[in-house]
Amino acid sequence: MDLASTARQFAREGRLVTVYPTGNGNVNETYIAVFRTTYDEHRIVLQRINRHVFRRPEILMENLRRVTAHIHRRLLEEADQADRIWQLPAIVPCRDGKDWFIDDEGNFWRALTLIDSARAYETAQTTEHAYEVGSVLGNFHRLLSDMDAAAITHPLPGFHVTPRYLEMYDETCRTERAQRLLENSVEAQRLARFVEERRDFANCLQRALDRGELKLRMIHGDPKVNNILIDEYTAKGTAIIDLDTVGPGLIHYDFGDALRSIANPAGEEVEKLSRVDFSMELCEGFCRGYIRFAGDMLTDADRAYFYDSIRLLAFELGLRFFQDYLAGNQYFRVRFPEQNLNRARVQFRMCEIIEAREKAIRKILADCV
Ligand code: GN1
Ligand code: MG
Repeated sequence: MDLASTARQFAREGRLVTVYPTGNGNVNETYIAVFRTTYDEHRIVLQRINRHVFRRPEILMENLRRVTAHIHRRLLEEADQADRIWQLPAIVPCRDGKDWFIDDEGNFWRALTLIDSARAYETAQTTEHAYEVGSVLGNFHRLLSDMDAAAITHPLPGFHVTPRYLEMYDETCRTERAQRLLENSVEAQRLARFVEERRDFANCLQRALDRGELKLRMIHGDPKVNNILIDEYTAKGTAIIDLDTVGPGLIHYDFGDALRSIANPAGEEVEKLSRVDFSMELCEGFCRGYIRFAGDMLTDADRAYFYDSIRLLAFELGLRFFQDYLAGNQYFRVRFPEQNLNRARVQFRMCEIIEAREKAIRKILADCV
């Protein structure tokens, strides 16, 4: 089925004018569909969910329904006191009233409202930008803090459970393909050693959860810089998008993931390792924004694990990219075969810098959060 016919399944007024690709997601495919009437225009975000990654997309949609209903209600209640219009995309149902559409090839499609006059950046622009990214994530955590995480099923079981990625990695390493890739690349061997040196560390958040020091809450799961929208007129953060990985987890997964992303000014795809950095200014800006909104919900134990979470999430994402490279690029979309290897190198370099600056990062955390 073609894109235009798919877009027409969703309930929007007017005639479909065009559908064009947008975004840089590593997993799903995203388009914008434009509908026009005689007097105005409607744009919606149309997405094809990657069924190889999301085996049960109905769970993802069920969570999206509940989370957006919860947040929209809270935002409306607080609207008069807020210093900005916080936004969150809503589901655009199909003409038959369902929340998704399955085409004749079995593809799973859904549509969302487009947040206009706000944009996402691939990398941090300024310290103020980092502050806004922190504010948006902090406010998101705060808004979800009264939702019962135990009542929600995660669409990707084991997501951000680092020891599980290590198991997958070990399994992959035993395959012929991985062996061959490792034998032929000194760089891949270096990354494999990098992983070995951090095996014990990989369990740190999981251990804290098992011991009851940390608890599961509702989290975003993927709060990287390009999932946070900045209002073009006020320069304030207004929305967080890409809610497909929302579910029960540790807020540390989000905190670490957001920082490994916002504090790396060169971005995830840079090829020269010397350009990778963990900016202390951006880190501080982010933390100040985060604490402004999420400060009241944090415990001392939460604070105690923030440094580890930054180091761990950079390591984990590097491990996920590296495992996927060794497995033949089955999970993350690539434009060239070495792309996941390169992405892994960048995250591991970040991890190294975070380790080297541990003292200074802990100081920022102690001062801000
Ligand atoms: C994937 O598809 P995208 O770009 O929103 C991944 C995240 C990674 C991110 C790294 C479901 O997100 O966990 O942090 O790539 N999403 C999933 O760019 O695995
Ligand atoms: Mg995502």
